[in-house]
Amino acid sequence: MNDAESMRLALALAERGRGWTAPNPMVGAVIVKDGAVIGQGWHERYGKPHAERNALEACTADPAGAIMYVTLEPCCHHGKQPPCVEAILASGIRRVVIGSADPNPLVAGKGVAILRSHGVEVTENVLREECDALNRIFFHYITTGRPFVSMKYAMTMDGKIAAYTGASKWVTGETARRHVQQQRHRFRGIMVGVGTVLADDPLLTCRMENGRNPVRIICDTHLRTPPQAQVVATADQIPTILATCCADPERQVVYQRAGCQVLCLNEENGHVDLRQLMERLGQEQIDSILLEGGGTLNWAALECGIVQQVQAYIAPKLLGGRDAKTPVEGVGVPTPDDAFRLKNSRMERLGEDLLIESEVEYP
Ligand code: AOF
Ligand code: ZN
Repeated sequence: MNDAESMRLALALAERGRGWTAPNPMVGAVIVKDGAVIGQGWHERYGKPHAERNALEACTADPAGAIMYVTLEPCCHHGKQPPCVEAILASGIRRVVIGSADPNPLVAGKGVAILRSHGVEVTENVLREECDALNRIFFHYITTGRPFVSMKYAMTMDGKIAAYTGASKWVTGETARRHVQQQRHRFRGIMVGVGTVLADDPLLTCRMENGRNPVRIICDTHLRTPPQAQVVATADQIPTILATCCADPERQVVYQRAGCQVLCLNEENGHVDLRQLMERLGQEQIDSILLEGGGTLNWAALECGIVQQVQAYIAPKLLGGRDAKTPVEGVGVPTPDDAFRLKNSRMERLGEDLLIESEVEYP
């Protein structure tokens, strides 16, 4: 196996942690000696041992003189786990091959420097793009302290998310809807506006087998969520956060008694200050949010610059209707020149439907 092949194996191992490591990264490690894999490991869960130590632990032969392939620069700090560079040096590994650099200010090149200063040969940037793509959420969160937000919606080819009656079940087919459930597992939070709660009374849970439920975040400026709504009724089992501008403790307590967390925020353009909300959610260790908002919330989120990615599921259907809802509403921009621009688009076929995933490019 060459360097790239071994790193590809490490990437596949890292992937197994998806959904369980937040707000920490997904990391995989492979140890190769005399051309054979003697150890494999990945970061399995937040707070648990790092990939490097798991791979060393799993070695079926003495790792002295071996090569370690790891998707992220090894850490050198004492966090929930001891520094991986110490374990690597103690093991006698002679060469370390790295995919991504670690932008965590506690590491940021120091891991590599320590290994080199102890005579370990280090090769960086092997499959760098793939390794970086794997941890886009972690990189955003560790450098900004705010969650990575993905605006997700399902629409028809004429750009409607529901028929003129408001009926939206279903725009996309089963395969696409299953894909959305996987996203709910991968993202730490799911955010909607109170309009969606009033219209659909959704549960916003992850219905994937062995999946993890995201924290539910409702943007509710005037606290209009019905106390009997499903998100409130189940708040004692699945965390629910109400983000509001209503500072009345008597109205808040109704939700708090049911187990909801109420975040009282500033008002901005008639809705909760979404930037302030992102700061607060970041402090709560929420590193990623799937924004399943309606058109009003989506527009507000775009306008204040909190959206990093758009995931558009597109069904080969036409609904028509002047008043049928579209994914992004609000006032809109005056000319095409003023458009929000997206880059690095990727397309995937999901049954009859398409998924287009793009990054938002803020000027
Ligand atoms: C992980 N898993 O496999 C690697 C990580 O608090 P700690 O000790 O778990 O440290 C977390 C930091 O360690 C994380 O932000 C990242 O910079 C580095 N590497 N973290 O959770 C791993 N290799
Ligand atoms: Zn580590």
